[in-house]
Amino acid sequence: MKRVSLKIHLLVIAALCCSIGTLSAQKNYARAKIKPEKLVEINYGPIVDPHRNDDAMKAFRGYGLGQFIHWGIYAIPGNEWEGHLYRGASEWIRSWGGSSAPKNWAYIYDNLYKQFDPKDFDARKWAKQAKEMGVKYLIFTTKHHDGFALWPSKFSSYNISGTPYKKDIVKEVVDAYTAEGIDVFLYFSVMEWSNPNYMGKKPVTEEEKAKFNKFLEYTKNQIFELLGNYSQVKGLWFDGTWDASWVSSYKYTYQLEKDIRAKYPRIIIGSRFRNDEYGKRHFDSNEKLMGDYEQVWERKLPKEVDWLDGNAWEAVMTITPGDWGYTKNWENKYIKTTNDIIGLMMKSVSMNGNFVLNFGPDGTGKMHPGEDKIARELGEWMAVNREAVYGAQNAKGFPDTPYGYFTRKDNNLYLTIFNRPIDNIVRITVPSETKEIPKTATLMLNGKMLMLKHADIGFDVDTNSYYDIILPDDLQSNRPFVVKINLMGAADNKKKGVDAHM
Ligand code: FHN
Repeated sequence: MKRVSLKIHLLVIAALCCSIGTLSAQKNYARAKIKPEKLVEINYGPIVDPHRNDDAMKAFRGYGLGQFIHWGIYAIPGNEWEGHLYRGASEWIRSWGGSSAPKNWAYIYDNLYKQFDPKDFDARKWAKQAKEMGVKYLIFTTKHHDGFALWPSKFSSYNISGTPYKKDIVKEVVDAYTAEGIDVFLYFSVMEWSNPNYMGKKPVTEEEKAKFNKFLEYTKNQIFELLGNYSQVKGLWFDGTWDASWVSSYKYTYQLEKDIRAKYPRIIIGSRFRNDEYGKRHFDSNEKLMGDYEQVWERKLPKEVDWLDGNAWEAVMTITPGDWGYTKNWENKYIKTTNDIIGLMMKSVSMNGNFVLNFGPDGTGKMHPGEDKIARELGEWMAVNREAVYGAQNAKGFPDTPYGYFTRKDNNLYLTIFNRPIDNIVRITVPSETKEIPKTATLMLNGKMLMLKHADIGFDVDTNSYYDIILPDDLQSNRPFVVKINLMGAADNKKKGVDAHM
């Protein structure tokens, strides 16, 4: 690609990343600081230390790249049915209503399981593709909001054993990904549209309370069934926990989390599982994290690392604008490019987060061709640059750079460059309080050492030092590329020269 068009292309990516960052700023997800006198007594708040640092959480903080897979009955229609197009998120298609919906749609949907027989499903093929893509963990939908269980649950007849396929898909996926060394988290939707005991509203009458209590027990039974059946799993990813029925059950959910953690102390549970007695979700009424990590970041990223307060977090992201389940037709939708995805991933890792990319296989078990393409291209990039991702954290002390994103691991700084400077001079700002300076610079694309020189510009009242890294004129890349900067200690990093007299 000619450098001019490359530059335009890279600028578009940077604009997309900034716009996503800016978008989240519009809603301002920064945590408010609660004044001591404003703190309230909370009896059903967090159960775990938000900075839990056992091996399981250390591994979580270092994953860098994850894969989400949304798969279930909704993959059969793939966002359309007999020429009718569903306008919502494809995994919500059971809730399709109004004039655009096929006649008796919910009845049709609730009988689709009778034809679920994914002939092309091969969990080992999925796991191999994920491994080659560079994925370190998987979040897999065991049951979405439609209530269909992809495992032979003893607590619901609406499950995989009632389909022509019959076999335990959750087991196949957990075994295949674990065999590839990829940690597995099980997605579990609390909300269950097809369950007669489920209700969205807060149960009020004795009859409603009796029904919903049955639903709560059923939910507990399925959760422990999953944890008992698939002991390899590292975490539970709860969803659909926003309805008033679940929110009002805060005493039950508090005890349920205590019971889960008592039996499975290493399990990782994010902030989406439950709320405190005031209904506050993700963070309790004193702004304390309600789980092991922040699960707020869905299709959006924090604007800056300080928003995270040192909490572990992940951003989960769709390839289309908003579909998690299989969508047949990608026409007229913005499909994130591989460069977009690399940008979102490196922005997440630069702020101590993981980036989780969603795949929605079709009703036969095949990934969308567009997903295969991204998996291949992302894997090629990760094969060269994974060192800048795995176990990398925020480059504290080094100011944000206009060229892309810094990540850091031990005494190496990684600069992933999206905006290539027109003169090939990459200028690194080193604040004087940073007791480290660049020692060497290497282009990870080919392992070649780059020229590195101190550029003490001597601005007035400027306490920074500057180091220039010279990119080769003949460097051609249609992907962001990484410069690895080895740092060395510098007792005195003060700039030379004097300030102006005015
Ligand atoms: O309603 C679900 C949606 O279908 C999808 O599963 C996402 C994935 O994070 N979670 C909910 C929307 O926030």
